[in-house]
Amino acid sequence: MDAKIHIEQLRQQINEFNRQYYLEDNPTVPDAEYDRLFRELKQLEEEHPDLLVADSPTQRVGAAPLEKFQQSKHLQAMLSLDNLFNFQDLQAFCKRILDRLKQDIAIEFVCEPKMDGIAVNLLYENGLLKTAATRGDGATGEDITQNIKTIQAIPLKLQGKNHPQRIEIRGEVYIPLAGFDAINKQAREHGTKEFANPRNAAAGSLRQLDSSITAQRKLTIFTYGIGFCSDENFAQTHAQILDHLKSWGMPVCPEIKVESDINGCETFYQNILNKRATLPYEIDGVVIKVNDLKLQQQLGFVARAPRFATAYKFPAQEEMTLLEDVEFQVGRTGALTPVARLQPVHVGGVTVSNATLHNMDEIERKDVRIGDTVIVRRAGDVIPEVVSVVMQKRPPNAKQITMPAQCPVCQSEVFRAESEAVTRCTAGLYCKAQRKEALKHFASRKALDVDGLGDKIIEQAVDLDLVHDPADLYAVTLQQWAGMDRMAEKSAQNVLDALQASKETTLPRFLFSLGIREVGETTAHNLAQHFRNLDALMQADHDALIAVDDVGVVVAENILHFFAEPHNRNVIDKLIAQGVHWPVIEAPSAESQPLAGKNFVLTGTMSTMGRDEAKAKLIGLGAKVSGSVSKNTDYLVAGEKAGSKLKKAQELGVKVIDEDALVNLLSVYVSV
Ligand code: JCF
Repeated sequence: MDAKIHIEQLRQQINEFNRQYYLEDNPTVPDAEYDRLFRELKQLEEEHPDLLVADSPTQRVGAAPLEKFQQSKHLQAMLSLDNLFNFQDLQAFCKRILDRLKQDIAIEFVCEPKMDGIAVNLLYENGLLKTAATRGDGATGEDITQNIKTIQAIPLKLQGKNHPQRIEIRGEVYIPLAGFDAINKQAREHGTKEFANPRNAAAGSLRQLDSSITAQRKLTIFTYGIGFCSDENFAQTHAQILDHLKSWGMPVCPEIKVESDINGCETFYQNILNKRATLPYEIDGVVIKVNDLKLQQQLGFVARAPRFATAYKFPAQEEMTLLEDVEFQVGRTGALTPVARLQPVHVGGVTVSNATLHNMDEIERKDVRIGDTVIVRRAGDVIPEVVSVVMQKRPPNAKQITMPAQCPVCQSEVFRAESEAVTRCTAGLYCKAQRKEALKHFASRKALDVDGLGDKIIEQAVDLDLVHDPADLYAVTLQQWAGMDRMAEKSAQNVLDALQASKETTLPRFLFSLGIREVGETTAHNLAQHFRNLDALMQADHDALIAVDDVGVVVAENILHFFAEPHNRNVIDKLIAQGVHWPVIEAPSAESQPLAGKNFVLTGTMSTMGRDEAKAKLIGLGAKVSGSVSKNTDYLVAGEKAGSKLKKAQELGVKVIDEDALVNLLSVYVSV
């Protein structure tokens, strides 16, 4: 094949895979295949340097480190936004607009989540990315072109046709929460400094003189508008601008909506606030803009900010307060967790008076002392944490935090394994704190599900010394339950009934309820399916254990250790003696596994059932379902818009069936 054509094909393929991966969140080829194509392209370009172009996907990485950043002047100023914090402010914002426009009918607004990232300006000329800059002072920023090019979600060349000859595209570069966690995990492992929040991580990553470092960070972008544009009339509304951006392959936040008045904006704000904790990125409010561009122009600017747009901020997530004391809480596994007692402070809409300090390594790294003024953060529904110390405010008598030598609850010895960051109380169920947590876990919904046996009741039962282990729960009498605080005879009877009902359980639930370290619901399920009865599991050795799905060396050791403890065996015996029982798990019979030995691959979109559901059903019938097509594949199930996997299957001569055929096949064995 002509090298030029081949190179062009490879670039197109790679760009398409990038688009699927970064824009649609829907990878269609395994990483290895992508890497292979990428290497092939690189090799060809090396052999034909005359065919190399600036927008080749190979040109994203590999630029030489800079000495310093050059200045870059924006063609049009980059504005900031005024903030507002409540619905009254929003009404006032809208009234000012209507007054200025001398208009009293509602006008449309575009609402979008306000990304907590770094504003950037991307200049495209003739569809090619020319320069990229930070906001800087609004007029001039730093030229970060070579760092921006490493961000795979940003097209080096705009898709489609008819783009303005010269256009500045504005957006916010950010790190998704998962990428942020990955960076900080790495920092912890390397003993380097962690970033306090995703915004700092994004800023730090963009401000690297060596773009190979930027390339390793999981940066991405949402674009939200334009600056200079050589074609003045290419859109009438802000929503149309966003549509253009999307059609050019620029990522645009999928949450953005047009609202017909400010009540709509308020609803949007409330909805996004509720959704905030489930979004995969950090946002700190909602941006509200007049949709009509003519009206925008009429409204103009005040100082640095437009009159036609505003940021409706969420309540603060970080606040400053005094760290008054530190206490150590003992968890289910005996781990002693330092907890900061704070002067109560309002953060993100709630009053916070306790925050976790995680462990001693964290305390040391952040150099936290009693008496310090600290920054507290509350993110979504997670436990508030101490982020950092305000060193300027440290009093001379600030006190070092030390790990107690004994368990603060039971005074037993504490122990820290060399390989671990945590110190633990060694007393197991003898420690009342551990016992309470173990019992709560035992009674919880995914374990033995003792409905009505709440945390407060369990705590009383332990404090009254009525229960020493989970089996003792079954020996507490009606009178004893009824004698506890906030318990009437009726609720005491309910607890007894729930305990009685909980005796009829399943092996996976029972295993999970034991609280073996790192044996969660899934592992418990896998262990139960594999060994099918408790005795077989209790007799399994290390090698037998690691043969189970998802069980590694550490979990295997935890299981061995648990069952080696005579005390734990005794609790199990007592539970069984109390009548806790479960049905035997049948060995899968040949009839129940008609698809045993068959390898399936699923691809494309399915309409009658999700891919996960199809996968679960196939596995239930004994089939193996894998992610990529090989010569060992027996069937490729191709849904709508099947792509490269379908092609590969056809090349390899693998049998391809469509969704209807799969439904037919499954309906022979199970109801679908
Ligand atoms: O998401 C943002 N942080 C964001 C910032 C979104 C916008 O639509 C913006 C912005 C800053 C200025 N719009 C302007 C005009």
